[in-house]
Amino acid sequence: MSETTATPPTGATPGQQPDARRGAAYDSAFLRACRHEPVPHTPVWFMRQAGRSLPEYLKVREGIPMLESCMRPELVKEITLQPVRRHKVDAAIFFSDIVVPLRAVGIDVDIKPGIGPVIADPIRSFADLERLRPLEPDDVPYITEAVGLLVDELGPTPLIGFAGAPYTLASYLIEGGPSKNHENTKAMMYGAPDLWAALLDRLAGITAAFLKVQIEAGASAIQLFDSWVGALAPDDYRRSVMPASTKVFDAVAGYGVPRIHFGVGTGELLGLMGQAGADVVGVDWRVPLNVAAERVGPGKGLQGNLDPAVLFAPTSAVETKAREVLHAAQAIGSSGHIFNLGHGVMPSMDPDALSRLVAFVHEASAR
Ligand code: 1CP
Repeated sequence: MSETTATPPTGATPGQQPDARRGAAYDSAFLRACRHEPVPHTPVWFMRQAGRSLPEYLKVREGIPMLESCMRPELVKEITLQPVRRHKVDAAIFFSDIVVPLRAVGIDVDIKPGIGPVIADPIRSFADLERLRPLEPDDVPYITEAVGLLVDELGPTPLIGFAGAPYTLASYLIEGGPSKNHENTKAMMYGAPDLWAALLDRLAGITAAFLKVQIEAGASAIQLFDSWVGALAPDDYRRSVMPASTKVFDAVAGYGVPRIHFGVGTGELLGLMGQAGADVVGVDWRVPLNVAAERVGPGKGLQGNLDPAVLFAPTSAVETKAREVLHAAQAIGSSGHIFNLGHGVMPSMDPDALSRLVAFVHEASAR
């Protein structure tokens, strides 16, 4: 643990201090920004930084199905480290997937190349719900092992653990796979509110347990991905989704690790997503960070929010747009901003453009 550790990190219960495994990363720019402490430069990492944009990723994944790769700790370690080595990002994101805990409790789910998660028997009734049992740490020993290997190797670079939020997981379970309009999901939410609430509550339990496993193994921050919740109006979010997401955040509050909450197209939900229990709110590219700061309110950090598609433009345009993001972030003060894309890295992105962007953000924001 660092000697400068005067106060417990955001979300810690009084008297609780970070344990030794997280100690080496405690004073990193990323964790300092999450806690609104002064930073030497704005920290930067990218959602989906570990994955298909990297030739070294495609090479080590060759012939290994996606979900199987998530269960091999040495491979998970290597893939998680690849973007840290290459881009010099300020944080690593654990290589896994939001459906890993669903598979671990026995749901028949596969990740099909070019499609995403596909569920063999969608969940649409109370009887189906019985297939969704609670997650125990013993269900995911490979997660504990991989996080442990990574924390030892990463040293001062923080590891972000993550999970899918109840709404986004429910959308896959109910639809049976990726969906544009979420019609079955919304039909259950509006038409069978008791079943919906029971489903989200079970998912909240699974998600919280999955995050706890990662934190207890040494992850020093967590991100809750509610990627598709932007499909909802604020009143529906408040009534039908927020209680489950709050349950997840409350369940991990006592660890004192920063909690990040992200979704796409969530401009109208930013205030509520902060209230759900996040320390840092992720913002996509549709809302400038100074406007997001007003919607989220004081005391919370912001993460984002360069349009990923900007990376396909020439370097000078990328830098102009990145500077705009840094400028808009000044609305929350000199700390509390984590630079990221507004959504994930795309498979066809040039990895060198990402490396250049990291160097630019560090240089342009140096204090
Ligand atoms: O074979 C492959 O390489 C499959 C592609 C792939 C990868 C690399 C999938 C399938 N998942 C992942 C890894 C993954 N998934 C990570 C790794 C760490 C990193 O960010 O670098 C993370 C954080 C996720 C989380 C995830 N999975 C989300 C939330 C993040 C987001 O982008 O919004 C979602 C929605 C999923 C579902 C999923 N898994 C895979 C795909 C293609 C999808 C999306 C499908 C859809 O459009 O619904």
